[in-house]
Amino acid sequence: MNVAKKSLAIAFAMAAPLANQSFAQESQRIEEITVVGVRDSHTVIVDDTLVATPDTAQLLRKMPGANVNKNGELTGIAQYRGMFGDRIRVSVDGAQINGAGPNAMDAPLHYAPVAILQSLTINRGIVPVSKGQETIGGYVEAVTYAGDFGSNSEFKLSGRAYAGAQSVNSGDVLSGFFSLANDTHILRGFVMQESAGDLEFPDGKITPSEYERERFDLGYSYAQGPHEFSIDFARNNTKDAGTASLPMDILSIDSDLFRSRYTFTSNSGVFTAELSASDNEHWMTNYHLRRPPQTASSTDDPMRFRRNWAVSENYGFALNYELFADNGTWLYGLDGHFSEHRSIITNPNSMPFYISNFNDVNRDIIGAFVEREILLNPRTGLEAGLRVNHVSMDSVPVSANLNPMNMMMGMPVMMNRLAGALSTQFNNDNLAQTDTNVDAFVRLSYETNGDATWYVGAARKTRSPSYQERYLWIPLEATGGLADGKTYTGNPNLKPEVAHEIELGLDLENVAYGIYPRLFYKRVSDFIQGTPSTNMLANNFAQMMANMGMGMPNPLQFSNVDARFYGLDIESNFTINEAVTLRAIVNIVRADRRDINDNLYRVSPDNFLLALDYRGSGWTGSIESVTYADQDRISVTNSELSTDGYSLINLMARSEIIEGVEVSIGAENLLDESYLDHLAAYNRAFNPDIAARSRMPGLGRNFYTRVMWNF
Ligand SMILES: [Cu+2]
Repeated sequence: MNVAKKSLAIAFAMAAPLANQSFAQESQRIEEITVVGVRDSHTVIVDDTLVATPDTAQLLRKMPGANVNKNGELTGIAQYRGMFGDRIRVSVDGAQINGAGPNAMDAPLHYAPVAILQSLTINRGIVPVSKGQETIGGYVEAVTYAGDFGSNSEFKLSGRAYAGAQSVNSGDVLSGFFSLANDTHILRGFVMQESAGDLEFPDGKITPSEYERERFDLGYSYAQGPHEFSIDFARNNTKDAGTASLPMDILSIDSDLFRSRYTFTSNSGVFTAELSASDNEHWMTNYHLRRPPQTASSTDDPMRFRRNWAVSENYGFALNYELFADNGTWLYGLDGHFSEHRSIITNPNSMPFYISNFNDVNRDIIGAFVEREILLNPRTGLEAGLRVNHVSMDSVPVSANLNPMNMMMGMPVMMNRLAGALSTQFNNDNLAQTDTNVDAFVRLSYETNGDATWYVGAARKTRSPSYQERYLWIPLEATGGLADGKTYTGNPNLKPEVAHEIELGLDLENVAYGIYPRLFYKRVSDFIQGTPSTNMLANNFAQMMANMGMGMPNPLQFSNVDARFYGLDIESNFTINEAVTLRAIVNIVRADRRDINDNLYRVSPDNFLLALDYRGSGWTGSIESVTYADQDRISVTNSELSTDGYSLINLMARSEIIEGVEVSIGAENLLDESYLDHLAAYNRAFNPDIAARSRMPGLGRNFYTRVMWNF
């Protein structure tokens, strides 16, 4: 079903490059005639949506229930209904990519830049178990350009040149996609170069926020009768990129990505096999883009320079068989994902200094599932599924040398002693851990006589701890991008999170309008959250670090607590006349602890998007207002600061000036509103315009343009 939906969306995008979102919605409606079910996903097709940003994660802001935790211009972490990071399963062309950065500088969507992106889809609400191994918080799917097969045996060259520029950081992007294809073969390639300076906000600049990135892709697809096969390689080279919300900036992220897929379609079903791998190497520092650490006399402090080398390797496979059955389908699957991480912190001014931050940590999951989709009667559709995951994790023993000069007394001696004690404590712990996790879901849809389809769903979802949550042994901020300014330690003995969720919804739709509200309640046992550390070694170490001007005292330790998430999101569109459509999205989420009286950290403020889309002859335009409420439901545990509400106006227009060439222009934050972005955390780099550890500002007015030439 998914495949059909996807190819239909692609067909629309190709046939009508000027079609706006309502066309994509139309195509989904066509799909819905064949099955009783609610609209359970929301897709943004990049050709039809104008965005200035290089970061695909920013597109989530346009989608119901979704948002982005922004730690840098290329470092957007997906958030959905209050959960984020590793709780959201992100698929990039089917592959799961665990980035090299222990602070998620290369969060998964880093590997699907906007310039090569074809579409971004979020699953609304309860995610079927077939979508991924761990989907406790949601599912996001990025699909990149792959080209199309031709209609006969003659080879044809086609492609797309894409250029963009924006004013807020003098950023530009240049990319080209080409494909040489006939009815059996597609050979494709893609190149991209993008760079920008520092961002402007109404009261100054965000430093450092510059970036530079290159990307190269090469792929091949083959189709013959019932067989379809594809293989793709990509190389990502991210160079200098500022991440002012984190303690360091990106020096490089060099990644090799591989993926391959085979499908066999018969009268009885569809068999799919997928393989993927990635090898990611990353360097970051606290001195090459931001002002280096300073001594009391305001000169560089060579002893506090830090450089971090981090690598990750991922291997994944998935085997699925979709069997056509009476009134629906059976879907059987077996999948595996194997990742390994290593991270070492050094000081370029003192080579013997090192902290083996994560030492060959492994996180391996093997999963199996069965799913059933069935039409119970002409008006009632049912989907249900069961998945079992076996998770095994381990770490090699760790060590550190914090006394590089071999001093006999003083601070380095004491810190080195504490680090030694912490590593011994860690190395003697139960580092090898296994979890067996069971997920299940059921969704029931009922179509009434009128325009309404009612929906109710329930699910149990699990997630084993991340490698940081289990194996961070010395108080550091390597937390998968939490960016709360706190140092953390992990706990190898953490239990997996278990969520129970119910969701109620309604699709109300006819020629004049479509309204899609969803109400949800999710109760999480053993939710993993930092709580005040009771480990005296860790606490003393953090205190000493703080005395030296590095990090904060009072570290947190990842612990199992109880939490809940609930709220409402609504997606809607109203046809005003042939040319004008009104779009509105409402997002409300609450997230708090059940074991103590506190809110959860970094949860999206309530927000409301209202847009008018105009389709004229030869051009389209939109005016958009985005309103965020105050967020004063903040986490005391994470020392979170509240933010005030704000409203922004965005404009965009596009036109096909000559056949195949489309020019778009837009303005974001047209009124140059000054505001704080609750999800962009705090400033951690020296900046004359933003106080240290104060909230990050939202971006100032941004004019941007995009030119696409499809040939
Ligand atoms: Cu990093």
